[in-house]
Amino acid sequence: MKKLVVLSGAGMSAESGLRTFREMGGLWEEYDVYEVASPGGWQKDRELVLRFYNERRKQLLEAEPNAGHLGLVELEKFFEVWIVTQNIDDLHERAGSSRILHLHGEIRKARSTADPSLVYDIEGWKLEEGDLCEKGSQLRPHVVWFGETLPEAPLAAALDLSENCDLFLVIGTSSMVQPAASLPRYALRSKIFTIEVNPEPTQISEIANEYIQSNSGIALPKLLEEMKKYL
Ligand code: BJW
Repeated sequence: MKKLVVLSGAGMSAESGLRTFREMGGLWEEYDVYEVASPGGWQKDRELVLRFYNERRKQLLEAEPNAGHLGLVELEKFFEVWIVTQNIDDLHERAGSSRILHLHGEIRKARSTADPSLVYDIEGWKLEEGDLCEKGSQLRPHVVWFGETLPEAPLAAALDLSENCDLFLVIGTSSMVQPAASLPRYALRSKIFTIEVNPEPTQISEIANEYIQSNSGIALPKLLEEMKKYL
């Protein structure tokens, strides 16, 4: 089976009701990114950071995968699909995708501030001051903040997949955050046919082989219908 790599961003989950970051009405309009998504912010005000992620976790528990997520599951009939996601939600998992790499962590998990190898599932939506790991240290959200390095294994796999696949899809990301933003460029440099789906043009739109100016919940089911003709 041919290999399809999908790089997804916040726009992928927008039609499930989860807010993106950099658009009008996005999260960074309401919150200062460095206050809630950086190690400095965590040191300065842990309560604020925990509250920011608790609210988002609560919203996620009420959200459902959308037609875009489900379309990617269906694409597994045609391709070996690898999802490389910047999203910390679990909507790709809940939709039923088989191969998912999280570059920026997972909001439904917590990890020890003393030993990053200690990672725990969060029951419900609250992670609070005083929630401790087995070594007695405070737990923090298992996500990647600005200035922190991405988890090694998924990043290495994503880099390799981006240069060694048959088709590359970029969906719902502004392509402004590194190193994820470079993955489509690696694919293009390796002469891999690259398609971008996004209602707003990005720096990738001009260089992609095809740019579909649309919401993912509309574009992906359409793409699937096209492919079914060749089943
Ligand atoms: C739809 C839609 C619909 C809407 N359908 N689409 C090289 C140069 C310059 C700087 C750097 C560099 N290398 C590293 C850096 C520093 C930094 C960085 O990139 N800064 C830039 C902002 C300049 N990167 C880092 O710090 C990373 N770490 C790292 O590289 O470590 C090594 C290192 C450190 C320091 C220096 C050098 C090297 C870590 C990045 C961590 C990102 N963390 C966040 C928050 C944590 C997780 C969370 O809370 O959720 O991750 S930031 C936020 O942005 C979040 C996202 O995953 C990420 C990407 O956002 P995304 O998904 O693109 O969302 P938006 O909102 O930007 O775009 C949404 C898009 O959807 C839009 O285009 C819409 O049009 C579209 N859309 N509806 C389809 N229905």
